Amino acid sequence: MAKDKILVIGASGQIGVELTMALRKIYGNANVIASDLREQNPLLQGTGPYVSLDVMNKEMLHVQVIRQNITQIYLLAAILSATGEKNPNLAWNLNMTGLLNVLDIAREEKLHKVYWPSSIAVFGPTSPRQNCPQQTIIEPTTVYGISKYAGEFWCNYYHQRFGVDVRSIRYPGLISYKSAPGGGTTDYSVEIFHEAMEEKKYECFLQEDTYLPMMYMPDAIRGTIELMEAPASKISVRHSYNLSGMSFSPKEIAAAIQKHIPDFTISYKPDYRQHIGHKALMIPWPVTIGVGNRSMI
Ligand code: NAD
Ligand code: AKB
Repeated sequence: MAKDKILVIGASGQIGVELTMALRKIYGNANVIASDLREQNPLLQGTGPYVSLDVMNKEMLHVQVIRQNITQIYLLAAILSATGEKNPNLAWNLNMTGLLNVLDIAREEKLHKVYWPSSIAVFGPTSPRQNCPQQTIIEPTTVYGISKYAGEFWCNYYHQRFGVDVRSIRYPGLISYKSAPGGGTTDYSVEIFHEAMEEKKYECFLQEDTYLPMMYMPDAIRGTIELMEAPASKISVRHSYNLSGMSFSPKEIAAAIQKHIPDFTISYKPDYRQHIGHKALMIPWPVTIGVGNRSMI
């Protein structure tokens, strides 16, 4: 079989940069094409091909897939929870149309595999608070969570109806230091480290006791690649797999930082993102979403 050629859509974002670099190590630089609406992230410069691409433009996307002999797509372009609540129509439109464009092209061009991430944002206030199982009550109340849950059903539908090999993980909030997060409620957990290093203080947009599920980026990248490398016969969930990391509050992470930077201080000024958290987004209480280890299959 010819070597796989991968298109990463949304490669300039928080996950895209690290996932593109990890895929290039496995598949070779030339076989992993980074693409995004915005310019290439400087960390990717000189490491492989880049194309400017709008996932909403299905025709152009289709042309690129054919022209570049693409066999796999990783779709990372999306509007995240906080930005989504500011502009629900935009979030719904991008998150749904982008996914459907990719799934249609995957079906038409018989792509080998598609990856599309869901999120813990699918869970709402009625989901179990501890060790949330794979199959449970899921009633999201943010536009982002609703779009992710609907997307999970589209993935399952395209697999069942058209045989598209689409795979997905419900990521927790991801903590990384290489590329900045883009408009999520869990972003504070990245910002706090930068502010601690640069300013020795941080004003948090969530209350001190807001517990959210989180994961370190390398673990998420590893989980993603292991899922995508697994034989299709081993994939039993075609909606989206739970993947657990840890849960902590701003108060706890601040205390951990103070062990290394004793004069670091944190203050709290909850804004609309607290409302997202408390309304439903990601469960403002101690919780571990997921199966408890990385063996998802
Ligand atoms: P991000 O906002 O950092 O990156 C998304 C990228 O998509 C950006 O570079 C943006 O320019 C690009 N993009 C936006 N619209 C586009 C369009 N029309 N065409 C092409 N590119 C476009 O997001 P991220 O944190 O890297 O998230 C990637 C995916 O993972 C999303 O689906 C997100 O919902 C999901 N996810 C992320 C997290 C997290 O904590 N980062 C957690 C759960 C799920
Ligand atoms: C967000 O906060 O919106 C994302 C997510 C957990 O999906 N980081």
